[in-house]
Amino acid sequence: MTSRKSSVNYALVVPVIGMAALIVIALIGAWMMVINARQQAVAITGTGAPAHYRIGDIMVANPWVRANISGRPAAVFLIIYNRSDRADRLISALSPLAGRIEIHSHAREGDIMRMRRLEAIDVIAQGTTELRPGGRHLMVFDLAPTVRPGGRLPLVLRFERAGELVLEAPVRALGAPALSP
Ligand SMILES: [Cu+2]
Repeated sequence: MTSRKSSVNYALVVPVIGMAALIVIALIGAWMMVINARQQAVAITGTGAPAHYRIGDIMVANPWVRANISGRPAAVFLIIYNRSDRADRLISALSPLAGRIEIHSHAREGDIMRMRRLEAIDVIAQGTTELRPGGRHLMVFDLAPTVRPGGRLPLVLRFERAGELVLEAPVRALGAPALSP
């Protein structure tokens, strides 16, 4: 009698546990989808990310990308603060969504504004170095077509002393005013 009752219980308990496990898995899946959708919404609207990034004594503020017409390189502008008593240098930049990124100067030569490739940008000790429209910038070649105004571009900046800084820069349309985000 006892053993028979016990076997009936097992016959019920196993499928019930199975169903419960499936429901839990389904709920976790739904929750992950909600989180994903939220993150995508943040990426599209360009809100919710900090405008300051720090590695060691280096702080980078207000990075932004000026988009360009299709097939033309985009430009990145930002402000670098060095709180150290020693100078540093921005030596390279890269993005998983760009073919390559060069450091450029932009200066008048005679009657023409000309861009030139730089090996690095010096970041003076206890100083501020600004990359801004009309001046030095990071030139972004072969930008992924999914990166559009209103979105964000992930970037890695490599400093000689401070190391690598990972950040995200909001993308603005060509001709957008050069305001801080
Ligand atoms: Cu350039």
